[in-house]
Amino acid sequence: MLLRLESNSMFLRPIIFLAAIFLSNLIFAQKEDSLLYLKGEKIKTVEQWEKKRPIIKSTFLSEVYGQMPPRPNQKFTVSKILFIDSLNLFYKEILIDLYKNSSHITQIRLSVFLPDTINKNPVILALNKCGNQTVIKNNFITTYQDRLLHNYCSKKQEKLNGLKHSFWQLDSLFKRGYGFATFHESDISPDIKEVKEGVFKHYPELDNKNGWGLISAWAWGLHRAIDYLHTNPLVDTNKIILFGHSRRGKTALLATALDERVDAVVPHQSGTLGTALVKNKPMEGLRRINKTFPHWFSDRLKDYAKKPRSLPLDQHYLIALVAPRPIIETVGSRDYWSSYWLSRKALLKASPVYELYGVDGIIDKEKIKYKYQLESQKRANLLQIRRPYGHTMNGDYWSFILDFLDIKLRD
Ligand code: GTR
Repeated sequence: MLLRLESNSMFLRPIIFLAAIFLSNLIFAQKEDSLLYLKGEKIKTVEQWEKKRPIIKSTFLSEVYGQMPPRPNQKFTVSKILFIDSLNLFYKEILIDLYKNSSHITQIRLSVFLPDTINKNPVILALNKCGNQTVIKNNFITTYQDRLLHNYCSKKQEKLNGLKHSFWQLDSLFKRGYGFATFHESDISPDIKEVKEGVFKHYPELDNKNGWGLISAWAWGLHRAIDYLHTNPLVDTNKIILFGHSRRGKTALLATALDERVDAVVPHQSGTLGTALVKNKPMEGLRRINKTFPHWFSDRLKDYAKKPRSLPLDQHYLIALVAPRPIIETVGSRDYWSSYWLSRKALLKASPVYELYGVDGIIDKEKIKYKYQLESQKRANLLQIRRPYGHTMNGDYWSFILDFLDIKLRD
């Protein structure tokens, strides 16, 4: 008898152990994934979810990215308008002057390209890193010497013209009927760790632990560009798409989560505090990103750097705020630093929120690497495309992005 019990327990022990892991995983997963719970109640309807959205928004703002100010007063001035024969499009430069009460905060210098000169254009809006003149080879884009450019950009003005044309691939965007609008990030504030330049000094009331970091400020700047796009009759305001690479991908995602006027977003290789789950993130986790880029986020986030698990939410909450709008997340299988597998997990976790709205989120079955697989993804509103590159942007990615946008916004 004793022997039987002993051998039973030897046999049972691993089962009990596995069952304990399974149960604790279950309990933990439920605790962890409180996304679809509100005050202990399971969220089953869009109405219930929409009560939770403002709470998620304000938590992201105060705990992660930092509070933004309200919409400032603004003045839009058309400073240039040209028809560009070689590209067969209207090119416009818009000066967006921002004021707090009557004092001038900053000027956003927006370049707008509209290939359809008669009908409304879908428009891809993006921040650029090295100046508007870099996005395409040209002789018409105004250059601003006063711009504080990112360290990686050439300091020689003559080298900047068209420098990033292969990144942006604008010719192919225009050929496929997409308009494009861009401004340089330093118009809001430059990406310099040591200095809080630009808009920050005009909002001393936000100079506190929960006040805005650079990603919030840039997202707020994108919202100002959207304010302008809504005044342009050649812009299809139901087809405004935000794009950003890496830190600008984080910005595009945040700006979309906070503003319903964005119709789709492409957070390209956005990684930590973009689409990737952050609580257990290897390589660039909370501690690391706070150390390397402390100026990107609210100071409050630094409190979580030591205990990432105590962060009240994770990045799938931010993705869920975008629902039911489409997200195409383009990643590089050699871009390990951004942990694309954690982005895919985040998309999967956010997917049930899309289903609440009666549309598909991620269509789980396949990892999408090839063009022919897009056919099976027509209903997906959350899509990760994984291509064989490192931390970069190119025409191959764009062709996937445009195909997906065509399916979602133009079919
Ligand atoms: C990386 C950084 C990322 C990302 C990126 C970029 O070095 O670790 O979080 O934002 O830079 O913006 O290129």
